[in-house]
Amino acid sequence: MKKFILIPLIFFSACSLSDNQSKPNIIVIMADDLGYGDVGTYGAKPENIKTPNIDKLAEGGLKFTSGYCSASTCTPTRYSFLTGSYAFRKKGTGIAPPNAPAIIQPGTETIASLLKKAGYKTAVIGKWHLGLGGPEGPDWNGELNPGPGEIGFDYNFLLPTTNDRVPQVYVENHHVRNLDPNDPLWVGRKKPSEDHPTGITHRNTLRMNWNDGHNNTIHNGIGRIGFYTGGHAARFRDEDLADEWQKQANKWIEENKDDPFFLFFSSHDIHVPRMPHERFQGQSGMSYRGDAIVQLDWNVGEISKTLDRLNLTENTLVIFVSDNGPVLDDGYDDLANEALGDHKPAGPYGGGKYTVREGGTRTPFITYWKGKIQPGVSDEMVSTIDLAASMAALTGVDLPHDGVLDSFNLLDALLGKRGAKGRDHIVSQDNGLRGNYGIRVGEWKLQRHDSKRMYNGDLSMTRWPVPQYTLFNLGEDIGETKDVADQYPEIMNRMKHQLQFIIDTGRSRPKKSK
Ligand code: NG6
Ligand code: CA
Repeated sequence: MKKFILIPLIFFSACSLSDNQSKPNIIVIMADDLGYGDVGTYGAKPENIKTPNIDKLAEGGLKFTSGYCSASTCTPTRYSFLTGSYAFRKKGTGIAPPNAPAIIQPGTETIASLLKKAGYKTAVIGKWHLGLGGPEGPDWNGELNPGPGEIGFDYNFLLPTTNDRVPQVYVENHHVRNLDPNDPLWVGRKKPSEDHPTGITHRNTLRMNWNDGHNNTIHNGIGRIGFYTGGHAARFRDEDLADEWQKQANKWIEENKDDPFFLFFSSHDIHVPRMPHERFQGQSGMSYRGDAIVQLDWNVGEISKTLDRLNLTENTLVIFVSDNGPVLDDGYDDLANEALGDHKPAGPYGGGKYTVREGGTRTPFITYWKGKIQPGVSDEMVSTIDLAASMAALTGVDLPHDGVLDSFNLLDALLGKRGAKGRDHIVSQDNGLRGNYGIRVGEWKLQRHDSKRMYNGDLSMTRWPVPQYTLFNLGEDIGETKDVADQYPEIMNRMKHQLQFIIDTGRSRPKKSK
């Protein structure tokens, strides 16, 4: 009996393999708050953290030394990664609060909708943080629509906001998973009742103390941003998130292995509260922040194993990136500073999360495609915002005229083709609409600070005054410590105008480009 079934199966899989050659599967693994120096291949020392699986991608693929995300916080990077347009062009793209409505409107072309046009099955698994639902915000007990499903994703399994923002539940497609209708979920900005326990009233019960914000509703012994009640059966344990992403990703890949697929694997690691699974606790030499990196590396290894097991490795392009640079103390006492030792989360760069210094957006960026990408290191400038146009080019889909406004087709550079060029400029932003910007052209880096609240400094979250414009020569001063604006007024002016032009023009991708 078995033989009769096996023969047609082999025949079909051979057919689909040849069909898929020009349409490889695409997996984008996006880490959260992972800095340039946080992985072995980018300079982390093994006595601090080991990341063998991420390192393996870099050794067998292309490791970018000028790979960027577009913002130094989560929501704007994710917005521009998906839409291919700078987040500073759109209101409401700063760090999204728990009850944020869907930020990307149905009908907006995204990397997922483009790949869907190319015949891909598409999914996002993990952190979303781009809002859910109509203008009123998410209807947690009803239909969470619009969401990823309305902008090109066939399937989604989500951490709706962040792990430190309420509620700690999974969303699967349009619904909170495992929600008991008799225990409705309420999410709000104000204490629901006088006796509602919070990180302030019940501070002595917490297993991780807060030091900035994070003192509203308590879940799993940890204070959060925002209040919620109900939905108890739906709540997760922080320790189980990485396992759940993996379980869902394995399942979805397996179910879709016969079609070309695009998976956005969006890990919550290493965002606060860093609470890795018990088996990873203590695995690095650097407290939970390091242990969360070990856990993230485990996810990367498991994804590779799944691809190997299903014989998909040679037909899958894996892209590993981060959503913003590193931060140490991000509001909880988790010993990230105390256990740091000589580890350098941003590598040689200055600043980190929330800043427009290089450390804010220059992050690990690796492309891996066995047999197609020659292993090596690339110094070309590439950004997560370019993945939309580049993946559209890879799969033969046209870009819309009025969308994907700032995404460049850098496919050849991403695949490491000889002589292929990356961007000639990189624009970065911190958070939201009217904030701070960075622009890099070659070795020159201009910082522009419009915001009154500016983090220009180290990883300590201290805010210091800076002039509106500062200029750095990265060739001599990789850490952006010496402002040379006075010495090079022409360069400073040119870059200032280039940035302003990009902002004012409303797009930076030429209208006729593919
Ligand atoms: C900040 C939070 C920080 C983190 C960040 C968003 C406080 C004091 N700080 O407001 O902990 O949640 O927002 O991070 O509340 S991101 O990576 O999702 O953009
Ligand atoms: Ca982040």
